[in-house]
Amino acid sequence: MRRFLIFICLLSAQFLCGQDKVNTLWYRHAAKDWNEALPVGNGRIGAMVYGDPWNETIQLNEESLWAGCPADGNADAAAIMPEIQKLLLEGKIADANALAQEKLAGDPMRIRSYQTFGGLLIDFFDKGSSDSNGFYPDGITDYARSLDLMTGISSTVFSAGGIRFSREVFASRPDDVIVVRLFADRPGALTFKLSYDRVENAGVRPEGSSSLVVFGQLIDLPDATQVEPGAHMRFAGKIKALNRGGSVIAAGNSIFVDKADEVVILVAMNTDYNFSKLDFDRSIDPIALCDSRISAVEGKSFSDLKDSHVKAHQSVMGRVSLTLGDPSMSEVPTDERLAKMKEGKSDPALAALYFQYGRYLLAGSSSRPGRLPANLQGIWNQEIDAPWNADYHTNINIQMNYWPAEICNLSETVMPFSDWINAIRVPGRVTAKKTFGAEGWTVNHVADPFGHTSISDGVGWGTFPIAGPWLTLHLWDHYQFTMDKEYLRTQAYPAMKEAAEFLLSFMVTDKNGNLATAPSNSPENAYRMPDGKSFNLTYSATMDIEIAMELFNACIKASDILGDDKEFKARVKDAMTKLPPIRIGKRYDTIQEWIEDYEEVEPGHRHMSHLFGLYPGTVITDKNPELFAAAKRTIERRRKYNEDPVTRQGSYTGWSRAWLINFYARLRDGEEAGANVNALLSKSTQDNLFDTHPPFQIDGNFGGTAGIAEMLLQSHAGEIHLLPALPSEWADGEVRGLRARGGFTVDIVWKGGILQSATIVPDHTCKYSVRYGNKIKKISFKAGKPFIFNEMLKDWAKGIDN
Ligand code: FUC
Repeated sequence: MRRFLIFICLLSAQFLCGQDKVNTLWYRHAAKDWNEALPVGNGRIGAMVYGDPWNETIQLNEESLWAGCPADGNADAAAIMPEIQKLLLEGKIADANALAQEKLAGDPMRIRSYQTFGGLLIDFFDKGSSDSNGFYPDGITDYARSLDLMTGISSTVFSAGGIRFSREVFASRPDDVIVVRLFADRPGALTFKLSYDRVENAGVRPEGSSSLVVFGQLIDLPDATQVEPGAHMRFAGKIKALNRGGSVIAAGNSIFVDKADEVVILVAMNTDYNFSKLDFDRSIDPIALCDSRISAVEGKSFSDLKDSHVKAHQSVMGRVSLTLGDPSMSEVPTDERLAKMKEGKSDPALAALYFQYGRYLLAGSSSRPGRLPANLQGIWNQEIDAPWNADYHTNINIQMNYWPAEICNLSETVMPFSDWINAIRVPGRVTAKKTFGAEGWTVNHVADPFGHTSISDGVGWGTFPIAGPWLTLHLWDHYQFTMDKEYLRTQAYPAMKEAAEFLLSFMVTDKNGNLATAPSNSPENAYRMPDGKSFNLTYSATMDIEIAMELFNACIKASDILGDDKEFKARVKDAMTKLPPIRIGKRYDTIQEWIEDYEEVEPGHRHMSHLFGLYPGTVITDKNPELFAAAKRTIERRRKYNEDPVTRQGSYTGWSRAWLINFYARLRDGEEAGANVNALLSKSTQDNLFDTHPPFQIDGNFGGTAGIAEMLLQSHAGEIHLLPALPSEWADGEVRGLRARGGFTVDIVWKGGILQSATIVPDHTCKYSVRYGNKIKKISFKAGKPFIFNEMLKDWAKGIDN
């Protein structure tokens, strides 16, 4: 193997040898399409880099460039809601569903899409193009295109005609611009045309000698199903080329560069979206914002821009390291490694790269200077009408985006999500009142940056009032990992409490005297009645019960921590005792998906909502062995139908596969968890390591990343559990910097599948249990003082109990 790799190294582009490539994606060819391009992002703006030598494309995004506008889509259903609930609870399912179809449909039924900002085209007048001047030779050698996750820089290098060309692209967090640098090692070798390519609702004009100004406004056309037509979001960009040597002139829609030695292109992008209003705001001038951004950075040298970018980026990415498998596999291009995995070759180091990529994508799509949470594509989208509008899907997808945030030491990425959840409480109150006749706030299964919380996309799927309570669990988790009491008091608890208030006022009593959510559905599966008819809506789908349990538990704990709200706590405690139990169905001995033991319409459905309690929830653990075992059987049944080529229904999407990894991690089945990491990579991953639904959907990246972390460390059951689900394929490795609930940073080293050492640094002085295998020890931690486990672990490994 070693000799093979040295050979590869000799053959590969010279930039690759002698560098740390373990955390780098790299390729020997330019991206053929968007799905091979490489992403950069600073949490607010982003770009996809193709790396084509003579016809470069850099596709741009700005997080708030959404079509649509605020709209109260709520049906006036409060008066009819008790009737729908009564019918559901009396088992008059067909009547209940018919009435719901008639009365609950939102208007408008659909939101509009998150959009591309357009692209930069850098045309070097190559020989093949119509405006060719024959300047650049055909023959390209030593080509490499890469993305270094630790510096956040996408690079393209190649040689042609005896000249070495290099290109770097990054999205600077401190300077809030996209920076592109083109360089050639022969003076005067850079001659190209730079233009901007969006035609829909956008114009471009030259400014001064070296800038382009992009200006636009989204004109939403009439569509009976969608949010109102009209002249909506305004947007602007400024593109400035700074040259060393040669000349630059801006004319028409392009900037012409002639015989330069080096060119730095700065791109600023803004809209007139105002997060605090969840609306566009005509007092915001996006052109002025871009102007001031460019003025603030144009005086800086490229190396200053790069240094401050790399420093900020490393302070985020450098917190966690993961070593698995053979690091020298990084000498092989990423797409070739993926192809080898598809042939069944083992490459745990690729799983480690995928893990760091997930962290990279989350920081790049959900952090300051950004304001909005990561959508179905993070922030990276080339379409005007994206798949599923690249929206905020709140019946699994946006939640999955944030699964890796805390454990992977990216706690700050939760803030845009947390702020957005708090912001949509305002429209969410209207939805609670108008649609459900209830107090508190909630949202249904789809949302957008304009505060859309009403039922959309059809009543059967779209009615999902448990989404609000579910979202607030992320705020509770943020508290649990950070132990930030001020955050709990001011941001988490108010949202949680108001979501619990919604549940308390929305739930009704069922025939068994239990509190029931009604209407309810188990995303996005349907059940079959004995007469063969199938429906989505029911009452108390198991997922609802599990979410209500988690939220009520969290509210009780939070009120204890904050030391107030005794009366509310008493109400919640009382409601807790009235929730129905999680049931094991008689048909298949699995966790029952609905309140009755119905047959599933799709037994292999990609959603496995009734297992919420196993992951991300915490109510199904080995403390209840019957439920724990039933959860395992539930997964097996879903997989049987999904993977059988004949009965295959609702095939696994990337995100569904990612959920399986987390389930198996919680079941402490390292082999299955590892096998599903491999399956995620080999079946649902594009060459640029983007997850596919298909098409691209980023939740699988994030769910997969969380799953890999969950295999190495768990902390949901009141203890820090080291290596709970290690597959034999990951025999040796180390991870540093993971976070555990209670405020701990954890490093773990293992060899031959056995723990060698662990170092746990607590943020606070406390007593906490640490577990490895079946051994549990309560430790007295001192704030900031590393607790090193080596000796105790050696004893544990030898079977000595200390
Ligand atoms: C949910 C899923 C789909 C898709 C969509 C964006 O509705 O069931 O598979 O991921 O979200």
